[in-house]
Amino acid sequence: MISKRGYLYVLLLVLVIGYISTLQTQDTSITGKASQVQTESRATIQRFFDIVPSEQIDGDNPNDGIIWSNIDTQGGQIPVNDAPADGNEAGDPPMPAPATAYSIKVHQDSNVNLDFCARASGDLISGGFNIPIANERFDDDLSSGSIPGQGPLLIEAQSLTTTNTLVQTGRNVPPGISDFYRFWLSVPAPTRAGTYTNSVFITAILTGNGCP
Ligand SMILES: [Ca+2]
Ligand SMILES: [Ca+2]
Ligand SMILES: [Ca+2]
Repeated sequence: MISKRGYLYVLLLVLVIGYISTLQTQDTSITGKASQVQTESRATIQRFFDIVPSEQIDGDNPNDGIIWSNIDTQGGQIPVNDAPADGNEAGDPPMPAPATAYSIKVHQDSNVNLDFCARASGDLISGGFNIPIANERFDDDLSSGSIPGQGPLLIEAQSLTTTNTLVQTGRNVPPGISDFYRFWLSVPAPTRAGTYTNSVFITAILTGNGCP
């Protein structure tokens, strides 16, 4: 049994703290007379956002990540085309299987909509051997949160690249809404036995700002 793993890291960029200022004027009225001060309250509310990765990709467990554990050269499965990642239909509580376990939510306390960008560090590497980055493909969808089993589709999959690129669907995502992902990996023949890894980065940005 050969396992091949890719790990996903969530990259969170901007955190802007709200700034509040208040102007006050001094009371200069004469003692004994009715006095009143008028002052202005002025609060400048800036943009705040955060993202919440699903349990499978939040990095708090050694088994977190995008993992293919069932690609077996002994079983004559090589080459394989678009093998689904283990979590593609594993469920993401409270969403039961066959919903995907890979999702990122715009935190409900955010006050802006977000776009998501994706890239990978490069080929999946095991020692001196590699599986080309183009063989790692994904699709995203906003709708599978309410429809288990639908959502990201293989027929809409695109290859990861090292260039940070807007995902297909996760754009202008409002607070409280999740973008769901599925991943597929093709393994050419011959490929040496081993555990192949790279890093996948999904970055949240203010809508329209362009991928960093
Ligand atoms: Ca967790
Ligand atoms: Ca976890
Ligand atoms: Ca899609």
